[in-house]
Amino acid sequence: RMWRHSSEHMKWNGTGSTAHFQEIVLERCYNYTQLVQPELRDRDCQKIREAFRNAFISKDPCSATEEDYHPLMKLVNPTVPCDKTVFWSKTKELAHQYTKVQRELFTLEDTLLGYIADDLNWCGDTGSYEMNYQSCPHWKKDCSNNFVSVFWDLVSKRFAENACGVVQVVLNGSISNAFDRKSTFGRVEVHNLNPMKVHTLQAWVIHDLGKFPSDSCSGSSINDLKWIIMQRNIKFTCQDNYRDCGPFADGRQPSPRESMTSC
Ligand code: DN4
Repeated sequence: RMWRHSSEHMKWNGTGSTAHFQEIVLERCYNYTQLVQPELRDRDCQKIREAFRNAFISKDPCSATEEDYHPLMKLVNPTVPCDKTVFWSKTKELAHQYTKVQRELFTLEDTLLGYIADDLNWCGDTGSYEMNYQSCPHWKKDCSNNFVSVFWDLVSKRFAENACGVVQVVLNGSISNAFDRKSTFGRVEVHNLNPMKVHTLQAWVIHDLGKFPSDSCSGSSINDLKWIIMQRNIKFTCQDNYRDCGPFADGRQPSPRESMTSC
């Protein structure tokens, strides 16, 4: 028994399933459907928890497919109003601060499935009804078709497919490539915007306050993004947070929202 336990411990290179995964999923689901977005109050959180668990339990944690998540996806369809979608890449905290202030805007993590799964880890094992709390496959070191990566790729794809009107993306101007073709935003979301529904992508390139920017709207990575978006018949606009209007008279630091508002 001891031997088996320690061999399981060594199995994968990634963090194990989050402790109390089932309870957290259920609690977040109730919190979201009853309090955050009461229009969704008739969603069956027990069913959602069960469908989530059934997607990966007793399965090889390196053989995840989109189909595994279809029953879960059927229970929750994304419903973000037009002009309210916010994508992000390497700017998770800032984007979440932004949608916390601008309550009508949504990142993926402000929708039910993103909210439930945010920062959680999960995997099971072939021939066991238990989750593996010791280790899970790491997406780079073990396998890319693990259940967490396949989940985020799928919900990101659906989130992008459902976007309409003007959509926004918050990018990091403090790294050398604010736009990265290999990120989820560059690899999945950009290519799943529907040009029949989305007419403009508005990019915000935000750099850390007080630091010299490493990338900007005029840099080559944003030019890549612009080219991809224009090829897809979607209009592209970009705004740097240089604050050309100067600092606040009282020296106050701008809030994330103010940083993203042109002068
Ligand atoms: P990012 O800032 O490069 O990555 C966001 C997080 O996702 C980081 O913790 C990454 O891990 C992780 N990640 C990225 N790709 C994978 C993958 N294939 N397998 C497992 N973890 C991965 O930004 P991004 O552009 O990749 O993703 C952000 C965009 O996609 C947003 O617009 C969201 O709508 C959506 N998204 C959200 C989440 C989330 O809330 C995850 C993935 C995608 P590491 O590079 O630090 O190891 O967690």
